Amino acid sequence: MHKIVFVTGNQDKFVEVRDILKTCGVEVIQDKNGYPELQEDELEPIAAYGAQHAANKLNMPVMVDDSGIFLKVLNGFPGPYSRFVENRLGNLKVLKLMETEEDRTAYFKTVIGYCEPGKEPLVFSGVVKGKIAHEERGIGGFGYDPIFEYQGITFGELRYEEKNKVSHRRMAIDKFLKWVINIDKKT
Ligand code: ITT
Repeated sequence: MHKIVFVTGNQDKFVEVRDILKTCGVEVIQDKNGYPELQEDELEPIAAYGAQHAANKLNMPVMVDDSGIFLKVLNGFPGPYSRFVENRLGNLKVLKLMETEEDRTAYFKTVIGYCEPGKEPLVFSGVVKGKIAHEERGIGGFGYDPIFEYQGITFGELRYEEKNKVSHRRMAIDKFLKWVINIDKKT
């Protein structure tokens, strides 16, 4: 059984990651102490730096998850600033920003950063494409889930298990697991 420390203050993300990894025999322990977040246009360097910093600080292997929603017509905004925008604007104001926009194309992205103490960090990314709904729908999920439409229904309307089968986070974790399994085979 693998054990891994997941540095995140976001309980919803923690629960999703824990439940996905549990099905593959990996146990996840939450560390809520955070990590310094670089100001970058892409999620990869933020996750890589965060994972390396936390691994060296805690002296154990750690993972972090940096995620965001990217709106095409807003040139990828809020992207890496998704947390800030959720706190300051929230879904209703994001919908207002999009009110007159016909192109509702968007994607969610997760980058998992993984690092062992003294080593270089690795990143695993996952993307799910969808559209911004015209109103919030569904009471499931968290964050932007009620306004992100995947194949016609929002992540807020999807059952928890269904979101975890198709989400950006799931895609990133699948890549991470593939790497873990490969390493196991070699050792
Ligand atoms: P940590 O950095 O402590 O892990 P955080 O909540 O700041 O927590 P992110 O920067 O990765 O994490 O999250 C960016 C924003 O995107 C934040 O507002 C989340 O609520 C939102 N978000 C992330 N994953 C999501 C998902 O699967 N569904 C809906 N919203 C999501």
